[in-house]
Amino acid sequence: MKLYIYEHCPFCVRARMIFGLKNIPVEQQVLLSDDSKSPISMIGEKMVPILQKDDGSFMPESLDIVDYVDQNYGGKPILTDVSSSEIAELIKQLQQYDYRLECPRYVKMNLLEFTTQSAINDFVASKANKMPSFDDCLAQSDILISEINNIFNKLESLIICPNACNGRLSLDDILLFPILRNLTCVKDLIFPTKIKAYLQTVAKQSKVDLFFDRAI
Ligand SMILES: N[C@@H](CCC(=O)N[C@@H](CS)C(=O)NCC(=O)O)C(=O)O
Repeated sequence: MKLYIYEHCPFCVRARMIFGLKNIPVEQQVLLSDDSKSPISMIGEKMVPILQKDDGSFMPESLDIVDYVDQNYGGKPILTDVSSSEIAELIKQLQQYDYRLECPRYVKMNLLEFTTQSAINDFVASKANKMPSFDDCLAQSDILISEINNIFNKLESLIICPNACNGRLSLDDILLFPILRNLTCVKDLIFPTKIKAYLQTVAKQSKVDLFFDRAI
């Protein structure tokens, strides 16, 4: 199987996780951010992640990919149906702030989807109507970081286990980990002890890299 992704894409991290967690080999190909032609030829729109199945057909939508792989590969399904409404609420809160911190940083981190200037320009243009300019976002870093740190303090007490936020692997991990992982690109964020242990453990288990070493 082959997975088409962007390194910064949280939805792609969801799909990458299920392969890593179940130790299923998958070829990963990073598309350039301004490459519309490839995804459109596969699924009819410019969107990642895209899974190319063993029969050659293409599947979009991160959660469909997670479910397909969990149900059909690598033995029994590993995702239980335990869920936490408190974690779901904190995910929503994080999502109010994370893109404004992350997007201006992504384009400076040598990610493979941004290896050409036209790919960067395309990404910047795609965000122009959705958020303040990247310079303005960077200027708001302190306030955004303090909002995230407040949410982290609430999340810290909800992480039951470093390898599964609810104690057993579940969809909550597939939803939560990618958001926390992407926030590791923000240098001045303070990750409380349990969140940091969770990040490091799940990163290792799911074979998804963190951004601490290139945080800005
Ligand atoms: N519902 C989709 C959302 C995927 C998504 O929004 N992917 C973004 C990248 S993070 C994308 O491909 N956007 C189009 C673009 O970059 O032009 C899923 O869960 O897979």
